[in-house]
Amino acid sequence: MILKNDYFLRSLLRKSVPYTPVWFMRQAGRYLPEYRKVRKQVGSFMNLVTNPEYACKVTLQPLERYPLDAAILFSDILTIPHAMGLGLNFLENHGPIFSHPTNNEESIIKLTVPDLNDLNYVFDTIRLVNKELDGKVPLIGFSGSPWTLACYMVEGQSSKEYKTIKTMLYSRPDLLHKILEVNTESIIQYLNSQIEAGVQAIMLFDSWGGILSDEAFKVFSLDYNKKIFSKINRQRNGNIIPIIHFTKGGAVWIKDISSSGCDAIGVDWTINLREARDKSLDSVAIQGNMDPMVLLGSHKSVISEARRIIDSFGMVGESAGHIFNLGHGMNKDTPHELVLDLVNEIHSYSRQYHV
Ligand code: 1CP
Repeated sequence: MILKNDYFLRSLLRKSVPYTPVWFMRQAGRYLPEYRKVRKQVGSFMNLVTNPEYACKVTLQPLERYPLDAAILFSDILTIPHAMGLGLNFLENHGPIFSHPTNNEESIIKLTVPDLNDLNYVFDTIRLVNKELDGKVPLIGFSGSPWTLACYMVEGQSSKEYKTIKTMLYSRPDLLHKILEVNTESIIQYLNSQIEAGVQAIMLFDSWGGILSDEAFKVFSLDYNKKIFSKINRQRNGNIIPIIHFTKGGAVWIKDISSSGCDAIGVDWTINLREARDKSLDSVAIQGNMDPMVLLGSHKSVISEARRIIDSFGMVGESAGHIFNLGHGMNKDTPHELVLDLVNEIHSYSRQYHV
């Protein structure tokens, strides 16, 4: 398929573009009234995710409002553990919860790579979205990292302290490695199937890598992510499928992450983009990094913060790549009018930095 706008893909591969492309983590979701309407209609979050027609509809909603440079598949990272039989539910005002968490030896020994047919709803959604997009912008596929999925599988739900999984890490690392191995193999198969179904870029969400110690991050998260990158089918129909690695709280590890085999790294707002470039030696593109809470402020602060981030990256030129994004997901209370102002400002203000 010929893309009408390939600036996002070109930037990931550090090729020249006329302006800085932008998309947002959680660009579809509860801050949009049209999303809330569909969500209410289908009743539950899992009904939305497993129904390709509805999932396609909400994938496209933010693109109808804003001139974004990429679409991200509407799904969730927890589809894999759900297909492994852990029994996923999303409770109102609580978040995800598993009825069969893998927090003891017996459940961990039984854990296996899921039958990918149980995830056909994801691949069907990809095919449907691509048909509807008709080459307007590229579609991003994604997965959680082995470590981040393990956090939910072991804790059984979202967590503040990650006490159960950290206890396992320090007392039974063998059990945790077993989970991470099964997750890694599942993610490789899942991402390769997403590529086969038609996604044009891949993002690995290592959302909770940043809660680990320096040594543990490398052993229990990054090493597994590296294995995934080495096993992804990077070529499809003569095109390269770029990979983005995102660790929330991972700025201290940029040097290691940028040599892990990915094409781009997502960074949160704790680092200046000039420093991120320096640490990565411009060997990867950089995606980020506005604090999502800036969008809860005024029009003036949104514009000045967008400009500051673009200025901090500096000249893009021929061998560097910047994709504007938030440092984490869009907050549900984001005023959607400000998002349009932000996208327009990024597109116009960044032109001076592209030659
Ligand atoms: O009721 C609702 O509408 C639920 C809110 C919601 C949404 C909109 C959840 C529940 N997931 C999603 C969609 C989603 N999740 C996307 C869609 C595409 C887009 O970005 O527009 C993506 C990429 C995800 C990935 C995801 N899910 C991550 C990784 C990214 C991140 O935010 O760090 C994580 C950690 C999850 C788990 C999850 N899904 C939903 C909740 C409430 C949670 C728990 C979050 C937590 O533990 O704090």
